[in-house]
Amino acid sequence: MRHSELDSFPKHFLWGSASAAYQVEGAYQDNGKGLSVWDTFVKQPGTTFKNTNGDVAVDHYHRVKEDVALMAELGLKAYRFSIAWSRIFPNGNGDLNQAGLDFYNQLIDELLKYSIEPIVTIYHWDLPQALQDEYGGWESRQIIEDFTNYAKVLFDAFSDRVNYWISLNEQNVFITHGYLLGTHPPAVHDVKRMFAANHIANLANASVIKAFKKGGYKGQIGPSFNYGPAYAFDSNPLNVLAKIDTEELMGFFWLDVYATGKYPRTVIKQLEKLQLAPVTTEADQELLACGIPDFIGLNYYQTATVKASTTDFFSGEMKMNNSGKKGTSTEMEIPRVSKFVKNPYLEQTNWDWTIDPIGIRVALRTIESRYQLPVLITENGLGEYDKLENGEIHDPYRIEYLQKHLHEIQEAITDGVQVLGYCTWSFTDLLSWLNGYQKRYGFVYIDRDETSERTLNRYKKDSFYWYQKVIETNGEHL
Ligand code: BGP
Repeated sequence: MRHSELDSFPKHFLWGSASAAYQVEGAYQDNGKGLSVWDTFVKQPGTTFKNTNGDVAVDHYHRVKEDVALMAELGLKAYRFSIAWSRIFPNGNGDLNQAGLDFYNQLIDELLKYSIEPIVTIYHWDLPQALQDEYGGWESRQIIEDFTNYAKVLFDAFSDRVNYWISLNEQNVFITHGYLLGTHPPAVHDVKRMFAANHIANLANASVIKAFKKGGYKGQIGPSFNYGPAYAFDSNPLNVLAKIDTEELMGFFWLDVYATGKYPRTVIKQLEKLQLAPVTTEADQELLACGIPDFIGLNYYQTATVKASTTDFFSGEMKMNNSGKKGTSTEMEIPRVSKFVKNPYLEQTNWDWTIDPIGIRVALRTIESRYQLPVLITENGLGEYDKLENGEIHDPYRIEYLQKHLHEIQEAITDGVQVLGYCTWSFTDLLSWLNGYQKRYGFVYIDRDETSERTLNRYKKDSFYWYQKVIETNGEHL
């Protein structure tokens, strides 16, 4: 609908920004930290852009005070970061590493010193390598217990000061890339194993939420999900059906489980026919029903546009654009479901990601109408090339991107969606998992690239000052 006037952003809106441990911390072997699957995966030549890794990343581990002081200067109300499981438990389970807890205690205290609300992600993809070696990581039900114990240690250590917890970050991404596309660790290409590992991740997620509620900790918890709504290419009824199939398979297959404890029946029925459905027991169903979150974390980057599929078979590998050369990705087709096509109304970034501000309103409205749960936007941002010139970075494209998305969020709030806050991706520039350091997202530029760590100095971009003003005026001045 078209509003004549927009509501203001809520009074205690969490104006934030986000990061993830592997992408910023570095110090990958300091103070007792164990290796994660990303520490080892990236060392295999050809897995990432120019073989980049997070050994040093942007050295946040050693520059916590400097980085948090910059957050305070910007005026952030919230900062979302993740905890590296292998800093707390170097082997994933067993002996606890106190130095790991100390590091995050220091970060949390530093944030609170400036009244910045910590939003803690328990798992952002960096599984301890030891658990991959011991029992195959997400493919074993043993991980449910280990993940829950690890989370309880965090709740006990930090919940006196932390009010917002993210259980899993983008289960849909780490599972499909890890077990189907083979582009994330453990680099498996097996659709049946993917659905099996995914079910175990669902159980682990529910188990942690259940433990949080049972433990009576204060605060709220929910998963962060990478949700990009799908549009039908046009009003051809076959394309409309393809849109429904795509959303159920790629979105509601996870969101329904989180919000209702149940898989969508249509997807499960097809998986059963194909003998791909995960083994599910009655006890599993009970556990999933206990894992309903307080909110849905939304990571929104783009929408998809689909036509009906005309093929029965996968036609070779899907090519992703990890180089930043526009137009180098190929369009995906899911046999018998849908073919992804370019949306003629929308532009794309240099990494071929569709730019669609209205899409975030569509995502928010869909979550509201399907689940009636509040939404915490835990990621949204633009990855682009930036240029440092005389200590300045002019990034009007990023300001325009964020401004337009915030406008649509305000529209959604006016529609009636409950939005708790907005975390941009990301605060500083950081390592993009597969795209190196040249794909920059931050308000703060970091002087480093793929070939050299250079000075690692921090520089404020124009978008830094723009977001400062937005927060100062509680979104009145977008
Ligand atoms: C999300 C991840 C983030 C971040 C972001 C940008 O899927 O949760 O960790 O990396 O995407 O993606 P990329 O780095 O591939 O551009």
